[in-house]
Amino acid sequence: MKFSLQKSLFIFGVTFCLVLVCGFALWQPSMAQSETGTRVQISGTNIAGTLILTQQQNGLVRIRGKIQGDPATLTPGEHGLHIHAVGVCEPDAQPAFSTSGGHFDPGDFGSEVPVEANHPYHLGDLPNLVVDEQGYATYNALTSRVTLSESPVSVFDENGSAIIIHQLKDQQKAKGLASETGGGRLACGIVTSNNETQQSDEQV
Ligand SMILES: [Cu+2]
Repeated sequence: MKFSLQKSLFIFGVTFCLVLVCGFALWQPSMAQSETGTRVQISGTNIAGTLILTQQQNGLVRIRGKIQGDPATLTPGEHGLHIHAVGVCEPDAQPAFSTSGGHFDPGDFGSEVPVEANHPYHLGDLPNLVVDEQGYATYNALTSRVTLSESPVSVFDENGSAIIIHQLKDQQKAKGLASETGGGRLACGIVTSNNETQQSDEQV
């Protein structure tokens, strides 16, 4: 009897420790997951890159990454970069990538068309991409206008979202012309929740 009790206590002790160890092991990744984001592959004619979207603990979304293009296409200087309303990237659309819709701007008063109507106050409006002489750019911006988590302003809405890089500089001008919000579309990347990535992948 006595031996059996000791044995039972021993087994209970080992089990208890295992539960603690496993619990801790499982808890660690779940902490990391609160920092997970999504990877967006950007592509266009002679342009490729990756942007990582990460929602921080404070709710802000960081968008960072690298884009490389042929400087003949992705010309040195500033290029409009926005989150657009629809999660598709169709280079063969007329004009190119037009099926990605207007600037992401959900809500009763959102105005995707004409794109300039509520510009630069759309939720998807972001700072310009700055390209160097070699057609290379790094991007690092913070926005409080959208979320990756479920919310009325989540980029993971019913029809998804896309990130577009434009031919021209976005002049961030209210009541400007379409060309003053960046003009033609050079490259596109679909923002999808299926491309989840860990914080450690953020250095792209
Ligand atoms: Cu745009």
